[in-house]
Amino acid sequence: MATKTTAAPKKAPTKGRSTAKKTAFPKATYLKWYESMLMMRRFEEKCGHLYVQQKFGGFCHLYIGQEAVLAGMVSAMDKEDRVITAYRDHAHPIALGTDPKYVMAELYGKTTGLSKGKGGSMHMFDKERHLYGGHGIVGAQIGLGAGIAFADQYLGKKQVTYTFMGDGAVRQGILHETFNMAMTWKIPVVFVIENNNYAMGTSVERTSNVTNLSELGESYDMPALSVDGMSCEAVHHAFAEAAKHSRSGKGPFLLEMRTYRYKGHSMSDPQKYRTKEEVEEYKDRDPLSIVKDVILKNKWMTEKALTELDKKTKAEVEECVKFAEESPDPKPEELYEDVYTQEDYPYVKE
Ligand SMILES: Cc1ncc(C[n+]2csc(CCOP(=O)(O)OP(=O)(O)O)c2C)c(N)n1
Ligand SMILES: [Mg+2]
Repeated sequence: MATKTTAAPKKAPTKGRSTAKKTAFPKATYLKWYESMLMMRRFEEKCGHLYVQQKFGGFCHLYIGQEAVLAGMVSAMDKEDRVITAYRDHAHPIALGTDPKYVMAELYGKTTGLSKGKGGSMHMFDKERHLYGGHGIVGAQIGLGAGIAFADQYLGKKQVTYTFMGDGAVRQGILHETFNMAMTWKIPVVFVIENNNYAMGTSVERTSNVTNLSELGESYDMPALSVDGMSCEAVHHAFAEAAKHSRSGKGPFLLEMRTYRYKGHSMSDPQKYRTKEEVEEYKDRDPLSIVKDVILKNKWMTEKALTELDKKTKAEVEECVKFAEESPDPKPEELYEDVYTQEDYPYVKE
């Protein structure tokens, strides 16, 4: 099937916002998108500050700028669908409805954290919300995501697995093996490439001749879309189409989300690989500002009410920090808990 591209500007497109009052989605959807993205944004801004103050250690990869991808996915998905992603994963549980205080506690390595404090920034799991991590090995989750979807297919369930990866991860060999097997067996998996144009400091253009990443499915006949990942509307439509396809038994679908991260790759990144102007261009189409404009133009909320919402969100984030700081550290013997062992494993001999 041919690859289609929908409203997917390669470089930052024109400034200017919608003035139309007629909206593609109802009021409640825009309000939900805004609230959800605001929490992701304020939570991660706080994470950045806390990290610099050395309140928690390990890695810290911020998702700031990419929020529309998750907001649009959540409004389009079935609540029982599965999600798996890489290490830029603080926002995924928040978008899926996890109480952010458990995400903060995980960053602090506390027992109350999403992974009992044993995973940290890159390993957020929430079984209840079908979030299967949080993975630090670039590309590893591509095969795992297809495996989860295979299990659902095998058990006759109707769920779809959204398997996220970065533009850097698509250059791992596992992508091809997984695409081939998933297409052959018509596994219900939606592969989502979050193309923020950089893998650490290396741009997509420097990595490959193929820069339109939705084309990567072509040699497997996988249907694909390139999507404006800064637009909640475009993201929602794309996820809805992909999920419908996979859920109906037709097999995998590939989505390339063209998005952007405003912050560095992780916390120590001098960002010499891009210009300040490029970052500013993308900020001109910030998904939060766009949705906020729609809300204001339609008089669904006043500036004052939006300021109040921002204050409330920041206060909630402060509560998360308090919860994390007051939570206990894991006891040393916890090291031996939750470790998978298979006593009868036949291949290792003493
Ligand atoms: C197998 C493997 N190789 C290298 C690394 C080091 N590494 C960590 S992040 C990263 C870049 C990945 O970029 P991308 O997939 O575009 O994701 P983004 O950071 O943009 O979200 C690399 C090479 C790793 N973690 N795992
Ligand atoms: Mg990237």
